[in-house]
Amino acid sequence: MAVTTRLTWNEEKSLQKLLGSVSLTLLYKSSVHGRCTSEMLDRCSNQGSTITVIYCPKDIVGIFILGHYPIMSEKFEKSNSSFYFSLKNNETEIKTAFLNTTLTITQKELTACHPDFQDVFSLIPNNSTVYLHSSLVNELGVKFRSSRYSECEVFRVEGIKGGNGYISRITGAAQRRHELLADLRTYKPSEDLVSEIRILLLGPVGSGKSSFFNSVKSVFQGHVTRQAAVGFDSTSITELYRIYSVKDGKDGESLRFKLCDSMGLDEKEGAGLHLDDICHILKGCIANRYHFNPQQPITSRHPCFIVSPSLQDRIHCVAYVLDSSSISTLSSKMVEKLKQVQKEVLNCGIQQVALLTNVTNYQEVLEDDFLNMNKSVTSGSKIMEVQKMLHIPTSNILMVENYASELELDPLKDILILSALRQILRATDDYLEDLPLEETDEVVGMSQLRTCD
Ligand SMILES: Nc1nc2c(ncn2[C@@H]2O[C@H](COP(=O)(O)OP(=O)(O)O)[C@@H](O)[C@H]2O)c(=O)[nH]1
Ligand SMILES: [Mg+2]
Repeated sequence: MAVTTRLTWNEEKSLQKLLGSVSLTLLYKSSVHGRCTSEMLDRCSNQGSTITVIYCPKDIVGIFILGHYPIMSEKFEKSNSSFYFSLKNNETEIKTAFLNTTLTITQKELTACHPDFQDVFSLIPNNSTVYLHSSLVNELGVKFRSSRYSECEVFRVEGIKGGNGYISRITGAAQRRHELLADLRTYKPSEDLVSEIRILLLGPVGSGKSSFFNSVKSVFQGHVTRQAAVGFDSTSITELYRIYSVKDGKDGESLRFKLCDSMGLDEKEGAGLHLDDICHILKGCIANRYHFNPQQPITSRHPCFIVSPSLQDRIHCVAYVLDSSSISTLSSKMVEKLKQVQKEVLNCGIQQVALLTNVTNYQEVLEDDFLNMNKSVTSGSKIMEVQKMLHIPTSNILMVENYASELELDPLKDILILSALRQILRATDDYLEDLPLEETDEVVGMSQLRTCD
């Protein structure tokens, strides 16, 4: 009788899709071929790339191994070549974890070792147990460190799109994303002057300011979220001043930066964010949720006006958000407006960067070894245009493709979003290190977010 898999049609399709529309051939099934390592090896060795699927009570976990299965007692020294995944029973969303591990197989177990965490994964066929290190438990979103499993299956993987290079690229991208996330999770502002950085997003209506906040939040939440309303209809245009914090995961700690979203700039007088309001935002005088009035800027009598803001309340970096597809068609009046704003920012001595959104060729980040988009030919000319217009150094002109209508995260978009954020924070650190002594005299504690509801 033919041996059949326990994967449902949906589960199998999701795994195939993850690997680039591959075909899967079942080689080993523990309940049929025996629960011991030698049986497993007999069937899986010399079969090329494989995927091992382990059926735990609530989750399916597994490991993809690029190239042949390891040989008994020999170390399998290939970095970037295996990754781990999890899948809730009967669901299609797969979580992946890309760790640089070395695989070893002995009579007793298949083990993956990481240079920092030691054993991160062990599969013990004889007593049907799988063990995961806490770092893997978090990334895979499973609720156990060790679990008995009811079945283990190994499949041969064939037809990897673009050959093994494809897997190396997706594992490389995932690893880069992982490093950036780790870096930003532990970020602390330089000099201990403030406990968190405030970044103000400024730019024309529709340039992607609110979407950038949503995108950053999505990356840290692990799924696409849309807290800030986006779009052009009257209910979606931002009219409130919003100081958003971002948590590391749903119940995680707040990260050490806040993104301040504002009303868009308008070239017409009496429309869009007023220049006087911008000055007050920069100085930290405007509280969260203040409702802008383009015709009448805030006054010190308003309940949302913060009379003596601390260094913590101030803006530490301004990001000019521009839609990269319409930079060359920005009207001269809008450019003039941006320059007026820039004058105020420079007067306050605040750090500035440019954030170009709607970068449709963002896949080119792969060619640039996940560094940034600045070397791409198409991006290069846009960067030069912005550099000429705003006189911002090219290293502070950052490119992102925000999450707009998609439902799933994309590691390449994440890499650009996280790289941009990291560069903004690094540039802001330079600003903090350079602050004149008299401005740093205030004792600054953890900020209480002031709100005017
Ligand atoms: N394709 C794409 N669409 C974007 C991007 N950023 C924003 N959008 C879309 O542009 C529109 C305006 O974005 P929004 O964030 O509301 O702009 P804001 O007025 O600057 O806050 C929305 O429909 C977004 O979905 C981007 O990077 N790529
Ligand atoms: Mg907006």
